[in-house]
Amino acid sequence: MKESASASDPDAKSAMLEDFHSHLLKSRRIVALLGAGLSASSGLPTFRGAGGLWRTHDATSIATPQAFAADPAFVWQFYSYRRHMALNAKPNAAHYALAQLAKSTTKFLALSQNVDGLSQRAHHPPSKLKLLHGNLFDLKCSDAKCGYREPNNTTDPVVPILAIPQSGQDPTATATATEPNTNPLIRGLDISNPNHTLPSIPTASLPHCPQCRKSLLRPGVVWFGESLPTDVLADVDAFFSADEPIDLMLVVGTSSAVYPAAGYTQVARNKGARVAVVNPDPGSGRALDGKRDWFFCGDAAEILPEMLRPLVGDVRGVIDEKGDAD
Ligand code: BV8
Repeated sequence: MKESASASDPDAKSAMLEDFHSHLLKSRRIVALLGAGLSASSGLPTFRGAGGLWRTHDATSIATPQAFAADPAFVWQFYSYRRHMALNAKPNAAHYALAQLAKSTTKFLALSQNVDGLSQRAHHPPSKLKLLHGNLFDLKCSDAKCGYREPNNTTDPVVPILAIPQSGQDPTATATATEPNTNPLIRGLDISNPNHTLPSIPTASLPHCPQCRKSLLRPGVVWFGESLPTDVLADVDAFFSADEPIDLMLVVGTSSAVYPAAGYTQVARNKGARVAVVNPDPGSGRALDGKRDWFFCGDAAEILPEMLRPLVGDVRGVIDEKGDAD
């Protein structure tokens, strides 16, 4: 595996980048699998970051229909917190580089596991961005039979009672709980800190469906145990089953632990793709083939613009010019 020798070995690093660039320039069809690491340097926590915990709960256990049925207020506080952070975050250079690649001539499709909306705000063309796990800012009725959907609701909080509590609001707060919040994306108390008491919210005050007027609204994301959106799956399968090879697969900021998303890397490999992994975790390059693949060890926001420069130029210019589509 062509590995980006540590920063201390710039020669090996630039040799590998050159090798990657020569393949990139020959590539006609490219796919990218995107994960939470893509948005890490925008300040958004990854799923496995901080031990994968939100307060004392495993984030993957909150993102389930069972958790919503058992305690919809808690699950809404989790999603309202993530909506608040995502709205206060900004796309980084990696989001812009991928958006520029999508605008270049090459046939490119980005498969995103992220629900934070940052790729969209970096002007990534929607036809070349498949949201495998939905979007924090879409709302839908929790009763699938009702079918109500409300795309792109960026109201923060989605209902007043879900506002991030402000310091001093919690009379039972312990000393540590009154520590000033250090997270710049949170305006108020960082309720991911279990020392903060979560306000108790009656279900009646949670967002309800304006169509059936009986069921709760829920975030338009795919929960564990739920199938991915059929239209998205159809578009992705159409791209993969086209009678043309795939030349390059970019695997950016993902632990490749969640399926079916993680399975697409092998599908691309079966279509002839060489794989380039971008991740600071050396372990994430384990499954790579030494001769054909590349492992770029580091921050996607730093490395991806360099990797894609021959096709997208200097994205810094784009960031200044277009900035954030919020
Ligand atoms: C389904 C939305 C079936 C909600 C999410 C096969 C084998 C085993 C299990 C299964 C299987 N098939 C299905 C399953 C079950 C399950 C699953 O995969 N479980 C896992 C945990 C084992 N899959 C499902 O349930 C899927 N549904 O299969 O339905 C079905 C079929 C028909 C009918 C009915 C049902 C649905 C899965 C989708 C769940 N929803 N998100 C929400 O966000 O709240 S998944 C969610 O977690 C994210 O979307 C993402 O997919 C995943 C987190 O993974 P990553 O994004 O990779 O993030 P992570 O933190 O793990 O890693 C971050 C990486 O970034 C790290 O490697 C780190 O080193 C790196 N990094 C850090 N900083 C940087 C960086 N990289 C670059 N730069 C940096 N600066």
